[in-house]
Amino acid sequence: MEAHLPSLVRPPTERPERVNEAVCYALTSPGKRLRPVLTLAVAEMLGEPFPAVLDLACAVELVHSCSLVLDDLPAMDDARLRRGRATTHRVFGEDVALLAAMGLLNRAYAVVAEAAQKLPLKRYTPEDLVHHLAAAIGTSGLIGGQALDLESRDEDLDLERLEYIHSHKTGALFIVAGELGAMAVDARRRDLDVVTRYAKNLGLAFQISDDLLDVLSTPEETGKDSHQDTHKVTFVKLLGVAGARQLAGELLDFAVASLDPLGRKADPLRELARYVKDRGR
Ligand code: GRG
Repeated sequence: MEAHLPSLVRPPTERPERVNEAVCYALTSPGKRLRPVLTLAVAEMLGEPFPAVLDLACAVELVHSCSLVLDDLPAMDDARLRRGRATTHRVFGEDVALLAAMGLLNRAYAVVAEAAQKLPLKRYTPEDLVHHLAAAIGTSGLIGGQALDLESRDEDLDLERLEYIHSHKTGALFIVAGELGAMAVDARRRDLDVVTRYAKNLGLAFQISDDLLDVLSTPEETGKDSHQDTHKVTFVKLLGVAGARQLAGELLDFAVASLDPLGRKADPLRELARYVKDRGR
């Protein structure tokens, strides 16, 4: 994946050099690659991991990188540090960072459309895959969750609203990452449903663990600013550290339990859930 990611975008030597450089900077910085790993793990679990699956996985990382560039902008989180490096807008300026984010997003759609054409699909069409991605990103997905997150104040702190924010701004990309892996190998509907349930709980637990790290860890450990969530509504604010930890654990247990129908072949996904439980960055 690390070798494949840069091959999907234009090199920084090509015009417009600054934007292409910013795209590469945001995309190839050392992220955990959890969402594309989920795409690959699901595809390997349910079928033959065709080469085009790697493209789909990388497209998910293109979207994720775009969301991080946007999330870090002064108009949003105003973050200084991401993946152990200066945020994209601090290096290239806000104008270039915005164009780079759009470049990443645009390329993600193209990569999914191209990859889906190469897959021998019977149950799904290439358009299904592109549409799934679009729905996950739109105002009923990532954008919707982020919008509500930005406008929420302490007085809006309630479980239903928090669940909406987290399951949209973070959960939606986990869900589509898993679903694209399943659709890529023409998975049966009932297997797709298992993956959706697993990814939904994993994504929600991941965001809660992100909120916990924001409070409990240092920038040296996480590679990003701490205490970014002081003005936000989070599960840690609502339930406290112990309560948030317990909820994340319960969600991961649900995620793992939903894999029961798939037996031992779902072990890599169980391992992924364990990783989220124990992660320190
Ligand atoms: C148009 C794609 C798009 C998005 C617009 C800005 C925005 C709407 C949404 C922000 C979504 C966001 C950044 C949510 C936070 C999710 C989260 C916990 C990010 C950190 O993920 P890690 O820890 O990061 O996996 P690495 O650096 O390891 O990849």
